[in-house]
Amino acid sequence: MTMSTSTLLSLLKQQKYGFFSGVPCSNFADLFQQVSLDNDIASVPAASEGSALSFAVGAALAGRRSVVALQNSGLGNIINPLTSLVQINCIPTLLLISVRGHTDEAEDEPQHRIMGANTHALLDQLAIPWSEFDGTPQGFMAALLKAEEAFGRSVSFAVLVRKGQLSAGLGVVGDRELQVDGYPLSVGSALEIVSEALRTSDLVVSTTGFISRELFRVSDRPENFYMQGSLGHCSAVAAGVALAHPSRRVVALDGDGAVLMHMGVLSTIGYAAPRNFLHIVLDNEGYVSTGKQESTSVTSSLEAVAAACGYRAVSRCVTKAELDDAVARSLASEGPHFLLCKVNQSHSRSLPRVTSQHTPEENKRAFQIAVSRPSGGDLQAVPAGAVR
Ligand SMILES: Cc1ncc(C[n+]2csc(CCOP(=O)(O)OP(=O)(O)O)c2C)c(N)n1
Ligand SMILES: [Mg+2]
Repeated sequence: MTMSTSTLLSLLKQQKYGFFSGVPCSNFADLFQQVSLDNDIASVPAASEGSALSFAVGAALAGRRSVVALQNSGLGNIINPLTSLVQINCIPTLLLISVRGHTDEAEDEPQHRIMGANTHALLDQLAIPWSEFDGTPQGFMAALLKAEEAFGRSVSFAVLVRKGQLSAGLGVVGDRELQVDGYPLSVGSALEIVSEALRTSDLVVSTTGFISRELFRVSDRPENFYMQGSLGHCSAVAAGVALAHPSRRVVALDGDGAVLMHMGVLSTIGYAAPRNFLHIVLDNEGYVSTGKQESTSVTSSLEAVAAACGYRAVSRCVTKAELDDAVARSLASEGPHFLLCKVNQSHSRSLPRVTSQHTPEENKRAFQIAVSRPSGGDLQAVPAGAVR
C-alpha cells in the first residue's frame, strides 16, 4: 500500500505537529521537499540525526509538537540525545524512522543488514514504543493516536516506514535546483578528471551513495576503498590510512551531506595535518543519492571551514580547467589539501552497485593488499617545504 507524502503531512498537521527536522532517506519520497514548502509547519534540514532531534527538542521547549524523520542507519546518531536529552527531560518527540534492510524484504545493501535486523529490538531496549506503518492513511492515523497516548505519558513514539509506502507528488523545480543544474561538471566527469591525475599507487576512499558507485563505474581498482554506510566518516578513514602510511598519497572522495554530518573531523584533520592527504568534496548542494533533498552547503563555504581548521591549502572549483589545475597542484605539493568542487545533480543512467562485483569484505581485502604493495617512493615527488 502507498500513501502520498502530502496526506502524511496533512495528518501530521491535523494532530498539531508544528515542527519538522531530519536527515533524508529515499523511502521518504518528496517529504523533505514538501515540508519545506509548507507554511504551517516550521522545518529545518539537519546535518545529522542527532542535531535533528535536538532541533525538535528546542522547538518542543518553545511549545511546538515535533517530528523527526530519519533512516534507521541514523539511529546510532540519535541514541545519545534520545536517552540523555529527550528521555531524561521527558520531552516526547515523534520519530518517523525509515527501515532499510527490513528482514521481511528482499536483501538490501549490506550496510543495512545489521540495523535492519535490529531496529525493533533497539527501540524496545530503549523503551520507545513503535508501530509499523501499513501504507494507508487510516494506519498512519492509528499510529498517531498511539503516539498521542505515549505523549500523554511523556514518552516518545516511533512510526516505522518501509520502501514504497510513501509516494511523491508532482515535482516542483525550485530556483535552487536550476542553479545546481547549471554547474558544468557532473560527479562522473569530475571523477574522470581526478582518476586521470592519479598514479596507480594512489589510494582512494570514497563516501557512501552515488559517489562510490560513480567511482566504481569510472575507475574500479583495488586501491579504492568504497564506503557503504557510515555517512560522514569517509575523510576520517582516509586520513587514518594517510597517517598510518605516510609514504602513500591518499584521496578522500566526499559529499557535501557527508562532510556536514560530521564536520568536526575537519578540525581533527587540520590538527593532525597528514601531508599525503587530499580531501575532495563533490558538492551538489544536496542529498542526491536519496532523492535530491536540499543540503545546507549552499549557504556554507566548506572550503573556508577547512582553511580555518588548518588544512594547508584549499580551493574551490567549478569548471573542468579549475579542477584539472587544482588536482594537479594538490597532488604535487604537501597537504593536507581540501578541494571543493561544485557539481550538478546528474548521474549516469545506469549506475552500477559496487556490490555487483565486490562484497565489502572482498573490497577490504583487495585494498589492504594494495596498501601493502611497495609503491616506489611516491612522495619523493613532493617538493620539500611546499607551502599554501
Ligand atoms: C547516518 C545516515 N543517515 C542517512 C543516510 C542516508 N543517506 C545515504 S546517502 C545520503 C546522501 C549523502 O549526501 P552527500 O554526501 O551530499 O552525497 P550525494 O548523495 O549528494 O552524492 C544519505 C542521506 C545514511 N546512509 N546514514
Ligand atoms: Mg551531495
